[in-house]
Amino acid sequence: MKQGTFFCIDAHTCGNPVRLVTSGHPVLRGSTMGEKRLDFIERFDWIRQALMFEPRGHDMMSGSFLYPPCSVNADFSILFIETSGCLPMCGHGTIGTVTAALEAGLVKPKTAGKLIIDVPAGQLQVEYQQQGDKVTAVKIFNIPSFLYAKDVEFEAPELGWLKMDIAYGGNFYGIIEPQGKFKGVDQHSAAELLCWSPQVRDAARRVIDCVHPLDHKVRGLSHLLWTGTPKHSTSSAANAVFYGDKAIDRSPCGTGTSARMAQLSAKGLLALGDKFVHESFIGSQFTGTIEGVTEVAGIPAILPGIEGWARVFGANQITVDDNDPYAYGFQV
Ligand code: PYC
Repeated sequence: MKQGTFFCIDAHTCGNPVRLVTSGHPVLRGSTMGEKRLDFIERFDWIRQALMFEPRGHDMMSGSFLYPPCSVNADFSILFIETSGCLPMCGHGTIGTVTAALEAGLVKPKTAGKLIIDVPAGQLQVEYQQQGDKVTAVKIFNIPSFLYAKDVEFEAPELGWLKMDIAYGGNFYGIIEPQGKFKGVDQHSAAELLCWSPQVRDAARRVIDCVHPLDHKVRGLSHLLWTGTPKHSTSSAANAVFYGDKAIDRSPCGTGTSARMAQLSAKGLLALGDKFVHESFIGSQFTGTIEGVTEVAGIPAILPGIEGWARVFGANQITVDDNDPYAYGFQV
């Protein structure tokens, strides 16, 4: 039966929503979060659609479920949900989930100030700071991130010929620097970026297939990262990340920042220990760092650190009942 009641804590990470679902979890098959993610997509995607799409969600909505740890050393696991599906990794989602879960007392860290979390893309180390019962900052030590392809050329309907690098930071990102009609994120409206993005992503997908070299189930160019000049003098760079079909990330995007730092590092523009303050389309900031260097199937990779904050602003109980013709949501 595709119906249920879901208790949710609503939060945002630097402006982008995080709906932590704290009840109504389906029991998932598999021993890793990668396997559980595939099982969720196959059997329970209606829950994601009901909680993320209108009328209960919106184009930018994203969320998560907590699961018991899959590895012996982990504190817990996270399954990410959002409008486009179940991401292997989500940085703003992790920061919001950790903040909401700690503040609600849903997780008990083995070591104060530190967490180890299993996610579909691998394992994360996390550090957090608290003042009283509030979490004030969360730093993710993200999975190895790397430049996947350089100078990919393709023709997009409105923008014409474009060149972009593709990097992996937990999802695959096409990174678009100012060129031709695109003058930088600071020069364009969200409406313009949302009009171009699906065309650019479709055109790029026709010329390149992105497959993670160590896990062939992690595949596909899902996100675009448009770059530009920041508003704040304290930021190193600005970005607008496009995901799903109609979303521009309001946060600086954790996996996008990881991908961008991997690209800059591969080009010799960012080094081990450097700080990279990334600014979102609304001006909020994450602090990125290169914590280490490694390799992924022979490709030079970085170990990114991403620090940001989240605020919890509410709680709600959502019912999904098939008497409602829009029980499983809709997209326009
Ligand atoms: O923060 O990694 C992230 C993210 C992915 C999509 C939206 N935000």
